[in-house]
Amino acid sequence: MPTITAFERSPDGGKGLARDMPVRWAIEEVGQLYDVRLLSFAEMKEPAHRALHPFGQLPTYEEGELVLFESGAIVLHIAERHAGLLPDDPNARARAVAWMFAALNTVEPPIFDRAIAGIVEANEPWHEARLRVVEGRIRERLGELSARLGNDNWLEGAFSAGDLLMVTVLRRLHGLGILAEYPNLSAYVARGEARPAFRRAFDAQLAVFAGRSPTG
Ligand SMILES: N[C@@H](CCC(=O)N[C@@H](CS)C(=O)NCC(=O)O)C(=O)O
Repeated sequence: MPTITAFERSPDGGKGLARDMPVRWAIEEVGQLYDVRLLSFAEMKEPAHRALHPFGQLPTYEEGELVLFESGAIVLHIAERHAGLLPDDPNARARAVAWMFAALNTVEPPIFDRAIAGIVEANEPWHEARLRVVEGRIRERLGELSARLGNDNWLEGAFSAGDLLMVTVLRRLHGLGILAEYPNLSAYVARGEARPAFRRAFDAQLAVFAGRSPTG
């Protein structure tokens, strides 16, 4: 059974944004069991954890001899080892992997910049101007993604690890109102969040923060 690491206290008040969330979701999608080791911020920076994660972050994933870091790499590993998150056809599989990279490398950067702007740049005199620029970049990407998704349920045929990461990334926009400008993307995120595996993962992460057992 793999062991992942997660925050012992929620940095987001239980919104399911910490990056153990996509790992939990992927494990739930493929029907595996997993253990969780909870860490404080201080423990993440100690040598014992840095031996697992060079940047002193989470999540990590330990399975036998294998130690992995980077949530995207962990999700890819899970998807490659189990059925259900990547298509069998090699070309379709390559395209699903492309969507994983697109989520993390093309769509997430402006969304993450927006989150940072709201947290650490809020008192800067240039804050409002910066928000306009960053939100413009987000809308450009969302417009393109919305056009590509069209009326489809998922990005590339059946639900894949690409959708799992894309929905994970888009969830960071909850509460900003931007996602609502793209009804098909709002519906896409809602479809992802309605998946039983997502619910189990979300509830398990929330249970830690609420100080109760995942089943309670
Ligand atoms: N690209 C990394 C980012 C990891 C990351 O930013 N993790 C956050 C938790 S969601 C963290 O550990 N933050 C504490 C820190 O960076 O000191 C991944 O996807 O795994």
